[in-house]
Amino acid sequence: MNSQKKKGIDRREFIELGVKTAVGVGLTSLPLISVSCLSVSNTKTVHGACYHDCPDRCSWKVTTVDNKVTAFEASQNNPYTAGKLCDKMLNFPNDVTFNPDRILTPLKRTGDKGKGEFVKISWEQAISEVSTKLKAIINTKGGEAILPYSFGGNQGMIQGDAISNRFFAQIGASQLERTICGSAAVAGLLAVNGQTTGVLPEDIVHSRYIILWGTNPILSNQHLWPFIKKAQSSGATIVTVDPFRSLTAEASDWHIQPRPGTDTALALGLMHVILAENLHDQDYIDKYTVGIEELKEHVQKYDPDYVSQITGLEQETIIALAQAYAQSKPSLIRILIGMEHQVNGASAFRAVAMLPALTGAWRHFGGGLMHFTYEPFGEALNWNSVALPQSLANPKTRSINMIELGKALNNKELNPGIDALFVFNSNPANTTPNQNLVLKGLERTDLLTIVSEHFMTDTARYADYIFPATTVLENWDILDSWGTTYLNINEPAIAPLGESKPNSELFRLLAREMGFNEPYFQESDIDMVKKTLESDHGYLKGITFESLRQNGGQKLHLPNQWMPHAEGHFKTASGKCHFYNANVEPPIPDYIPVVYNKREKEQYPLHLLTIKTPKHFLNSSHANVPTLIEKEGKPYLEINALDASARNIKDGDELKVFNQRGNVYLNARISDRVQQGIVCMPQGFWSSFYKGGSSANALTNDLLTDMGRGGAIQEAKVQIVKV
Ligand SMILES: Nc1nc2c(c(=O)[nH]1)N[C@H]1C(S)=C(S)[C@@H](COP(=O)(O)OP(=O)(O)OC[C@H]3O[C@@H](n4cnc5c(=O)[nH]c(N)nc54)[C@H](O)[C@@H]3O)O[C@H]1N2
Ligand SMILES: Nc1nc2c(c(=O)[nH]1)N[C@H]1C(S)=C(S)[C@@H](COP(=O)(O)OP(=O)(O)OC[C@H]3O[C@@H](n4cnc5c(=O)[nH]c(N)nc54)[C@H](O)[C@@H]3O)O[C@H]1N2
Ligand code: SF4
Ligand SMILES: [Mo]
Repeated sequence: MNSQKKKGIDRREFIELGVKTAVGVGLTSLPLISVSCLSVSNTKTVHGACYHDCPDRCSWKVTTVDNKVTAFEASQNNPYTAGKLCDKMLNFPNDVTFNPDRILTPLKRTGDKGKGEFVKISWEQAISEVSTKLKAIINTKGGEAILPYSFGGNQGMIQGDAISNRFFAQIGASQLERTICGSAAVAGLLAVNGQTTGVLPEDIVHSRYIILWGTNPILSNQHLWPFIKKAQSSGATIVTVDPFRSLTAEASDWHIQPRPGTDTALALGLMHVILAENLHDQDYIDKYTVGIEELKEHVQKYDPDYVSQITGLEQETIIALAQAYAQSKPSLIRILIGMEHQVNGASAFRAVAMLPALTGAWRHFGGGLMHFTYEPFGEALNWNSVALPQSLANPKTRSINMIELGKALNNKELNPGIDALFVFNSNPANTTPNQNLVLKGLERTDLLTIVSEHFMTDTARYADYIFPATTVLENWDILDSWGTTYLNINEPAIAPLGESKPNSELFRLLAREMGFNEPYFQESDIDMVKKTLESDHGYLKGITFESLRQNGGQKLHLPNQWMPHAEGHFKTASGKCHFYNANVEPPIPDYIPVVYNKREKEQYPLHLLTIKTPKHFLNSSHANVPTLIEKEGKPYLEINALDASARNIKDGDELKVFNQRGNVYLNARISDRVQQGIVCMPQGFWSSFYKGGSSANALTNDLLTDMGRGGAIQEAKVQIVKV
């Protein structure tokens, strides 16, 4: 178990770092539940935005009559997401806010952990008992015995972690390294470019050669896809690099299908060819980069033959891709998350990020690399609104990596051990790797588990106390974005249903009960929203609290042609792009495979991908909504015909997929989306709904990535039998 003082960089911290380095769809049926409400009446329309961990951050409009939603539709004022929410969210008010299964009162456990048996209690009782128990732990073991666990469930700046961060810092709780998404990618990109924001989403239309490298926008970044199609109709070639034939790969001009986790070698191989064939931009390299000589020497060994052996690609494919990429202008590489969940994840991002500097792609509008859109928000907004107050900043408490939750909960050597786990905005029993170890921890009778939720998730079933959280239709928020440059505020459309309360209010109440009277616990949500906008940065020109309320999402006021590295200006210490970075270990990324011994290879010969292929779920969110489950169908395992016939498996057969960590039962889908030796199952389905009570993460590994301390979730090996 790795617990360390220094945290990895999570997304929020990175945004703050950015500042410091200065750098409609109408509802077909109306909600059936009628809600009495004192504070809201008659017809009103408010603007809001999607809270999900999704790059699109759609802006929407909600119309209500007497606290009932009569229309929920995409806002036309945000041209990026205009006109269309995704399939997951079309019917959100009915599916989530007014879902009859929603938890609307505090609950206290009555049955055994995991059984999901609870009794309703009042807020007063819940707050009083939870704070008494937390105080007892703090007094006997110290605050570090308490571990908060939260992630992407709500990406609003306020309901994300504004007040909770203050609360946990105040009690001296362990810190959570929030690295399950984005961390390895960011670590890799910082080592090369010093920042994540490259080409902006809409500008992809100017590209003429687009490589979608380990990303599946048709599903995961749906509002980018029309822009990609527009580029294609203007003559761009679309290439997808993915070991799985995703919907996007299928719709591309060219699908390149390397073995999982071999992208570092592929990118180094492309650089080998580009340099060998003199297709690089020497002028750009001379002016704006560091370490070309070291790179040249380093990529010597990554010739097409060697790279072909590693990736499984034909040598001709590697050469042709290098030539076409380097010779097309403008050329763009779109990366998002896919590759980072491999052991070599950060190295892959590093190696890929070098390509646009090597070829000078950054010089052309629409050329370069496209990843997150962090830095403009980092610079523009007043992050003090949600930051820790000075007195609590830089806590000295230990950090525990979220990937290693199972290890942490079961580690008898940990001092102090984890006595209380406080989960909100996350469903770790489903989304964290090594699920059975996580569940073993959650089963501990001496662990106090507190969960704030909308539903009885795989995690909430193990709680001692559950607090009912509001949904995005019921609370204030302000939302930046990691995939667009639109800023949104979210105005509550209806009063909180039942006894639900926003995350912020839960932690305010707990703070008050525990005797913390500091003013930073008393700030209201709306005041924090307004304070976030207190900034005279040029990017906020024309954007105010009132304009956002009136119009919905607004685009940051950015320069007309955003070309961040046309003339260098990398945000590294040297100001240059680093092919070689002496401050990072290793200074140049290398392909380092995971080595398995003969016995391991025989026992578990198949490489398992557990990726986000469900169209109607967002991670595990919505995977309890009957209509969406019906649309999605049952969980399945995609298996190549050769691997299936070797095991006498036919399409539709029931299978047990297993390894040393767990078993998952599902049906076979014989498919040429995966190559021989690779199998794929969707992540998101709830364990508690299916045979065996296990889902994809029962088979995944809690290994950390090479940099960024992310999760090498996709490095899993399994065997399969028919049942
Ligand atoms: N419908 C839907 N949309 C979503 C989500 C969801 O759960 N459902 N989740 C949201 C979240 S949290 C995120 S982070 C984004 C993620 O957005 P993306 O990064 O686009 O999506 P992923 O599904 O993580 O991975 C994309 C592709 O990477 C591939 N991949 C896996 N391993 C490798 C590898 O070693 N090399 C290469 N080249 N490719 C590899 C996978 O096969 C997959 O097709 O999507 C968001 N959008
Ligand atoms: N095997 C495998 N595992 C993966 C991935 C993968 O590709 N494969 N992807 C990883 C990635 S990229 C990510 S981002 C993570 C996501 O993992 P999580 O962050 O755990 O995401 P969700 O499963 O969406 O769970 C979010 C929960 O928050 C709740 N929630 C929503 N809004 C609120 C609120 O306002 N208050 C409170 N209290 N709760 C709220 C929702 O009801 C939901 O149950 O999963 C990771 N795990
Ligand atoms: S999940 Fe993504 S695509 Fe769907 S509505 Fe939300 S932001 Fe838009
Ligand atoms: Mo994610």
